Amino acid sequence: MRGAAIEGQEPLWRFARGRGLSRRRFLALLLAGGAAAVLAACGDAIPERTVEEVPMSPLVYKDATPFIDHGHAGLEARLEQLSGPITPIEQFFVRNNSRSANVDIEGWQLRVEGDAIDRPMALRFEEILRLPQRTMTSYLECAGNHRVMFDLLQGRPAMGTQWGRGAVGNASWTGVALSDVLTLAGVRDDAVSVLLVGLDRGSPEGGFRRAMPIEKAMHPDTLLAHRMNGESLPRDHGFPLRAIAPGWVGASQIKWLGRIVVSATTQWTRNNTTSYVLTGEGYESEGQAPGRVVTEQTIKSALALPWPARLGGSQHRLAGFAHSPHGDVASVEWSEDQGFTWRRAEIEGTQVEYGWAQFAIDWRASAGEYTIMTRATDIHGNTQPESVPFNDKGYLFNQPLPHPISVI
Ligand SMILES: Nc1nc2c(c(=O)[nH]1)N[C@H]1C(S)=C(S)[C@@H](COP(=O)(O)O)O[C@H]1N2
Ligand SMILES: [Mo]
Repeated sequence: MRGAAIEGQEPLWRFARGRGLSRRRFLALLLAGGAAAVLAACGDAIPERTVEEVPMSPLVYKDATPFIDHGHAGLEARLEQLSGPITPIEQFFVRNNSRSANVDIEGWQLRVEGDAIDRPMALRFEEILRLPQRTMTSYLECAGNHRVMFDLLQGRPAMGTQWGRGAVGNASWTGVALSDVLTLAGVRDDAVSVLLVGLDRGSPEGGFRRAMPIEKAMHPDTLLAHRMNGESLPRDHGFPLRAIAPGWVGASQIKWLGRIVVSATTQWTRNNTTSYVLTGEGYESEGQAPGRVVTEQTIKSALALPWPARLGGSQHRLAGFAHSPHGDVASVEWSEDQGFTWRRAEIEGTQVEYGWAQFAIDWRASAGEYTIMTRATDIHGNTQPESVPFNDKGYLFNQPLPHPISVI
């Protein structure tokens, strides 16, 4: 009976326990007045404290040596140096819109508020740790990954950092379900939009922020993560807490999370109007956005070789990565004749949850100049299109890449 009463209320119970309530009192309050009574007994919200970015914090904290350095914009991974399924933190790309924030955990809190929240609250880090925890593998990719290819392959440069193929990585993330936090805060039935706000400064609106629809926010696999690859979340990746929204573009996966605003109306901010919107010829406006708001990623594949590559010998085993936001990669094909004929690559190992697939190609070629294209297809039949329509800011480029290779 008692167990049954607590069932379905685990987040609330853990929260109440953290605020010193006994199990007995918790159950009594729950029966008498529901979640509102429990929260009332938990005491007032924690007084608000601000977290300042350390004025002299560097652009990034990690060693830039293994990366292609894009200065202010961040660090791009060198795919040819990545081998295993999980990308080590030292090689995981960083994309910052200002600087990596240096958050003091003592003063940190996560505020949850908005017109579609019944019980605005501020959670301390220990309280996040008391909610049900889970670990999940997911790849994370910037909306602008492959952007330079609009220039190289379509002859039309797009605005923004000229990322090659390394604004992507695959990691395991540990944290709590965003839905548990929203439930705890009494998310209302009429909620439609969840704005996540980072504590980094320097973006035009203050902390970098982006809204997602309530359906994505309440999805059980949308997490607030505090560990990456089993380690405490590194400063460059959002310490102490970041969002992980599997399959969605990197910009939705807010780092240094400090505030969540839930509203009954769509929230329009810079990152779903000025940026992270597909604009240009052929794109219709959407709400206050001048084009189509970018949400999910697109299916892609890339060879783990330098661009261009130089290889010695005649027998080659080429490795690569493929990922789809919609599910497992079912096949990767490759072509050495600009896409006229395709052969199957080998998928290596197993794909874990929202993680990427690794593939390999056995290729025989003597000295000469070649291009090799790869094309991934997922279990739902999504595949890379022959050509991607241009958009001004160069998001979501996913046509097969003709990788230039010299065999010497
Ligand atoms: N607070 C905050 N969150 C952020 C950003 C940022 O600049 N500030 N950049 C976003 C973008 S554009 C990307 S691609 C990812 C990159 O995550 P990573 O640096 O951990 O690889 O973080 C996202 N989250
Ligand atoms: Mo990004």
